[in-house]
Amino acid sequence: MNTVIYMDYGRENVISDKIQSILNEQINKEFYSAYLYLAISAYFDEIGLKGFSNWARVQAREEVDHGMILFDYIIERQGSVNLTPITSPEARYGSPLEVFELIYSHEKYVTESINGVANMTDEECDLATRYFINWYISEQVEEESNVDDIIKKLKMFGADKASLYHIDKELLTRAYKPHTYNA
Ligand code: OFO
Repeated sequence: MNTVIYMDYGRENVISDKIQSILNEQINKEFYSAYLYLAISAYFDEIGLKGFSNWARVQAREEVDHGMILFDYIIERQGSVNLTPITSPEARYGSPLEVFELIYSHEKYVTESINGVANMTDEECDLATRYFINWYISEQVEEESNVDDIIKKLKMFGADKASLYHIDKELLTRAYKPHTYNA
């Protein structure tokens, strides 16, 4: 067994233990989201929906960015990053509509979690983290709305194979742009 030596560099946290802990939990949730989208991407690829697969793969990369922005923030605030195990997502999913409904409820869950971070910053009177977390609040609004748009299209046209083919082509155009925190 390796011995880990922690050096005391005399750094003092400028975030409270409660804030540090909830931000670390949020890192885990963002990386779980990346895992979930990667699993969904692989599933869509297997069933021949390359555009849906691309959409989910791009989303996975954005989720890694969300996790890393939190990671960098904790370091910037002289806190400690605590990386915990990531749960395995399912490997098999249903129809595109069922998958996007699942994604929607997952994003609602993440929104609740971000709201929990915001509430905690209020309780802890941590204005800097409150300001920081606003970026995530608006990011969640955008994500829920994007997923909702796709659900609407799938409900309207998705049962028809030709339309599904066109939606798949449209989702193939989604390109990854690194997400950075610009407060
Ligand atoms: Fe990180 O926003 Fe989705 O989960």
